[in-house]
Amino acid sequence: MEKNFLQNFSLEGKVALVTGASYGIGFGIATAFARCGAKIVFNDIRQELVDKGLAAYKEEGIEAHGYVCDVTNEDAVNAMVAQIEKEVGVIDILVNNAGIIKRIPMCEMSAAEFRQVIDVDLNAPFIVSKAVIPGMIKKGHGKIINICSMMSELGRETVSAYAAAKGGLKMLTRNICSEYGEYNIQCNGIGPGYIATPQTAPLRERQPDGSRHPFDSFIVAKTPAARWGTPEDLQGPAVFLASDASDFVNGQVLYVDGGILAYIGKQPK
Ligand code: NAP
Ligand code: GCO
Repeated sequence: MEKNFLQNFSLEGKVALVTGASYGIGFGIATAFARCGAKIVFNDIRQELVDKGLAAYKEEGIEAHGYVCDVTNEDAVNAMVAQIEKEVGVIDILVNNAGIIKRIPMCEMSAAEFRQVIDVDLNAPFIVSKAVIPGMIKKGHGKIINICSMMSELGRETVSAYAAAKGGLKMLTRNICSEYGEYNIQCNGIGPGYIATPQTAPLRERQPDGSRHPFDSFIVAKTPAARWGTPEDLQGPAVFLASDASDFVNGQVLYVDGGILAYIGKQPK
């Protein structure tokens, strides 16, 4: 029977690992994957966060599988992937979502702080991808989605480590594409714009006089959509890149930013 075209966007029966997905962007992407039929696996760094995440998924009617794992720890990642393969199944879709940011002027940032951001935002996607690719090769297919950033393209004050990591993550995306495309593995990035999550909460905090944070107003003026994004804005693009519909898309970064990267910014009145 001819496959219904929309089936190309189905994730039925796929095992999807989304790192750092107790809440925020990862949680939004994982819930969309579940709605498209995927089995959801996620990790977080602390048991209480995994438990909180499991409860949140349950509230959405999703029976997720949660694991405690620091994605920067290669032994822990390898053990988690082996456990997932045994308990849930070989991973078809990996979203390298876990990430941190430190907003410190570069010359005030210690080398240890710089390394910590690089470790989570760049080394960890390498470690987790390396752990899941053998299973994908055996299965004859795989999807890896790296959560990049506008800072994969642009810099700004105080985010030197984060921008360096996210720029590197764009190139790691292209390299995984180059090395493993022949095994029917597609590795792409999603570059969210400014998204309202706990990570950006400090940039949106109301001022003592109740006015908007200056950065909040700045971002709204710089974004043609004239608003912050939400994790839900990323769901469609993530499902596309996780599905058969994107089998000939590889090594790309899809910016989901409300147009901010294309726009010089609203002229001051
Ligand atoms: P978030 O709210 O800070 O959530 C980050 C998640 O990653 C948390 O669950 C966190 O767990 C987890 N995590 C951090 N370090 C980890 C580690 N070593 N091992 C395992 N889990 C770890 O961030 P978000 O806004 O959802 O962002 C998610 C991803 O999108 C990040 O890669 C971020 O750089 C990227 N991004 C965000 C935006 C935005 O505007 N929000 C835009 C572009 C890209 P804990 O709570 O235990 O720390
Ligand atoms: C910042 C923000 C950004 C966003 C995102 C933009 O301090 O500038 O946290 O880095 O998180 O990465 O795409």
